[in-house]
Amino acid sequence: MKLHTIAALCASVFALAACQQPQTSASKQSAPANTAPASDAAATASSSPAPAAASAEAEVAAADLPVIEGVTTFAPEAPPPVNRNHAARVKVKFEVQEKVMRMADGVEYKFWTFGGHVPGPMIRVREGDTVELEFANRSDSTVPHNIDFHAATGPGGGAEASFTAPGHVSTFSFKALQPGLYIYHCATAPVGMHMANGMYGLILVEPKEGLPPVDKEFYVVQGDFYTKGKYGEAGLQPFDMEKAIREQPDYVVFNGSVGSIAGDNALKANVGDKVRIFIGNGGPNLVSSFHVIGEIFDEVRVEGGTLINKNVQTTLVPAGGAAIVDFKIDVPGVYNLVDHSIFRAFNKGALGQIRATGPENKEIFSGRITEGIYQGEGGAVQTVPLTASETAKAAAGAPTAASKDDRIRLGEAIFKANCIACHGAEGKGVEGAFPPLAGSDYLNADPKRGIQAVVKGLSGEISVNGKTYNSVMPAVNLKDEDVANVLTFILNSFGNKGGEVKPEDVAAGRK
Ligand code: HEC
Ligand SMILES: [Cu+2]
Repeated sequence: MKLHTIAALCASVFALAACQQPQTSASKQSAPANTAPASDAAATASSSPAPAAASAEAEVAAADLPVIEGVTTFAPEAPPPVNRNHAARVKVKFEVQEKVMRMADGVEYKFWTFGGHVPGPMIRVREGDTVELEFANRSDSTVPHNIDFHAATGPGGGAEASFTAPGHVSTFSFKALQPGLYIYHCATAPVGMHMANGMYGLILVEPKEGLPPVDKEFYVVQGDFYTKGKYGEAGLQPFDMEKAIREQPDYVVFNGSVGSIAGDNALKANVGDKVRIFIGNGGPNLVSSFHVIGEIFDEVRVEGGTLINKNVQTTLVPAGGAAIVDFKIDVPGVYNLVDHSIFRAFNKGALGQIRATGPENKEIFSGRITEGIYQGEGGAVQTVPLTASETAKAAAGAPTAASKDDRIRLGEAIFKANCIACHGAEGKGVEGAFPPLAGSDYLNADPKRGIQAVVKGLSGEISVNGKTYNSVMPAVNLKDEDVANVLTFILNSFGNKGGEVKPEDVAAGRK
């Protein structure tokens, strides 16, 4: 992680009060957020372009904008077209919730969510609108969270401005200057972990003239997930950081779980419908080769931007990116949505379905139209053998320190690679979230506590330098030698009292 990001995160904790925005005339136009059930996904979405000519629109001062409650929806439902010919201040509320939910049949996972769903709510605004977000982090959350809007222009996309500890709420706003379909995501350290746990969603900034009307609109976001157990292994599965770093997911899914939009949950359409999918990719790692088996995209708004490509078979959706695909359904049947990196579709869950009903058209497609559905094949082989060089490295093991000075030198690199994401480059931590290692009375009182924190993880209330912390430090998977080195480095840095931790001490501490 870049150091300036950490500095900004630290600063943000104290900057929340500066984020309050003035509010003016409250002219409510739309329904409250997050109320529409996902099962209404097939509702007609007739987007008529806004009446007034966009070019004739006068610029309105931010303070004079009418205030509107934003309509948000959970996947696979997309919010209705904006249908406005003027800018507004659109208020949206997000609540962060860490929640155990279904990953696959018999498999559960503790997702970190915006609004209790993966992906989070979809927001739809108009180019030139000001988006005002109230961002609440529930008090039962274990860690702080924030949000980075790719639709925003400004530092971190709002990450610093929205950084919110458990039990707190913050507000910030941005002007949606450029039209497009954008990802938003949590950007709290370690960023990859927050995204791997499901913290992402889409915001559509319609161009002033709106999007061309279609019959059905759907909201779909792909994500890759990393679990201790392999694909399909039953039970509550913890997050596996090692697999995430190696970019080897056990699950690649649409809308947060295997089968979320397949089988009984398939998206529904009629023959003759123009269908639009707002497709996003939360990653954190994989790029999606998005394809609908048996369809050709009539139009793709490439990467969610303004460029329109026509007659496309497969469109690339980057991690942290999106696309808008439109296609007309000519014949009935089941159309499978896949990531065409095809093992992901049939062995890791990246399979959705549109079930289209209506009259057949033998000229376009002769049949035999079966209801034959591609199903997930499950049971991906998860043991990836080490390469020759990896095997050699593993056999050689961690470098062994010859002296205490050596330990300090080697430990610094381990610290930079494994600890600064949370504790900061100078070990100062983030108040309310990550305790300081610099001058830590907790650690100096008993360096063995450091061993425990690293090898077993640490949670529950602790007091460091007079401040209380009640958060979660995940165990860091390091060899005994590395743990000894990093702790020796810390003890001899940042104003700590000195000392040496040996690999034997770490081995004893693991018991
Ligand atoms: C994902 C964020 C994260 C990472 C990465 C992390 N820690 Fe922590 N650490 C925490 C949190 C949060 C706590 C407090 C836990 C609690 O409240 O019970 C903590 C507590 C500690 C403590 C005890 C409190 C103190 O300030 O003295 C030590 C020592 C410590 N960490 C060392 C390390 C070392 C060494 C590394 C790297 C090998 C590391 N941590 C990596 C989040 C992290
Ligand atoms: Cu988060």
